[in-house]
Amino acid sequence: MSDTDLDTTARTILTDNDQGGYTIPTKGLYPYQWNWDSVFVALGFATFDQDRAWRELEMLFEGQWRDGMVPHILFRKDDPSYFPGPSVWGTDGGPIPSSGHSQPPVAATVVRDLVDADATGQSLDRAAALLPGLMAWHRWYLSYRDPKDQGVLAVIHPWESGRDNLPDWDDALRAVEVKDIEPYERKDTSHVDPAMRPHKEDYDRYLSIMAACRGVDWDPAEVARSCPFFVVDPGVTFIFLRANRDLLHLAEKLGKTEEASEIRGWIAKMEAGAKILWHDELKAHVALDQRSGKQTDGISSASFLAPYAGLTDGETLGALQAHFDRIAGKVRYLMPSYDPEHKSYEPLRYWRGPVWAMINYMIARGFAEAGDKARAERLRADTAALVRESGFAEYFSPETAEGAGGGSFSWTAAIWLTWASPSHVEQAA
Ligand code: 9WN
Repeated sequence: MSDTDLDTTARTILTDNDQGGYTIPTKGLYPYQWNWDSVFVALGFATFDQDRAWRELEMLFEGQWRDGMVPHILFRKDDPSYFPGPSVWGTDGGPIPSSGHSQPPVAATVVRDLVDADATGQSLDRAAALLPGLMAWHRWYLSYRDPKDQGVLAVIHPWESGRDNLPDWDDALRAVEVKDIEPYERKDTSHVDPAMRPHKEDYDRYLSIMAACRGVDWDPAEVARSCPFFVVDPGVTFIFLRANRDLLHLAEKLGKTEEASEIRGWIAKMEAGAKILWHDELKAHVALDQRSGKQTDGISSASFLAPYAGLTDGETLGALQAHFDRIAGKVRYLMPSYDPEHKSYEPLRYWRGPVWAMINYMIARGFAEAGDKARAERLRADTAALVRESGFAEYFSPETAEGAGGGSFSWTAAIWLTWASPSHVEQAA
């Protein structure tokens, strides 16, 4: 298929997955609105329909909880093809049935992107309408995912990280006692080869964490205190730090001085906090289990998001460039979700090795902003090559380019349109 045909296919995937203002990630496997999927999807829509891009974000925020949390899934209608559905979550925090935790907070960054891309200035009103919701969500993150006020954010469930079966969660997840779960039937493995999905032992614990949180009625302070899983995630932390910089830009542009000064405080705290995640021997930022106090021992694709978060000091950047080149010598396509030299790496199993288009996009953006255009371009070229080879898959083997997981995938299509496609590069030039 030519690149122009891929552009057309990508637009068709977005419009086919559109449910009337919000977009599902892919049919069958994921039939609801997911948080960070929708945000990347907005970038894709913005390449051909600005109004529809804003609608995606607005519909996501319609599901915001009273305490400020923006859930990871909004169950706008019941669909038996996905497990666990709304009755298993048992939440009551917001106006739309939803899951009980959040997902990486990319939204403020994309709101800023949409404003910056609109030369008419008309988008500012829509950004202004979203600002209070964004502020509330960011405050929620700081209150309930950083209860010790350290400037780093934890996740209370692997799903909250968006990188579900990452090896970084293995030890913390094994420590979760399997209890209070009913017999259940997974649906994901009927849509996708089980070898590309998490194991049953993982799902048993995913459900046990949900049961524990249901037991405290998803009260966020109580969840932070007692959830059996509470692991600081460099991915969520870096995405949040970046989002705060973009939120600050928006607040300043909108003349919101109080909000701006509040956000400046968050940024300063998080810049200092990120140092906690630095692993002296690995020379990268890694996860930290707050329950056991242990740092993890591997480099994930999120380690490469430090520049995206604005952490571009010489030591960090130099170390990441060296890791980048080392990993490039091990696999054909960058960036694998986990270090291919780590014992837990698996090239086709979900977040244990495969390449994800939207992660490449964020890493590349950070490297480009740090002045490393060559490595940013390598990531773009690899992402384009994967799509040309295997289409709009959910994720890809870093070794063979094999497409894995779901097909006709919304965020892969969106990232193609907004960044990886040569037609985008031509427009941007
Ligand atoms: C659970 C929708 C989501 C993504 C996540 C990805 C996967 C869900 C699942 O799919 O997670 O949230 O059921 O496996 O890991 O990042 O948002 O595309």
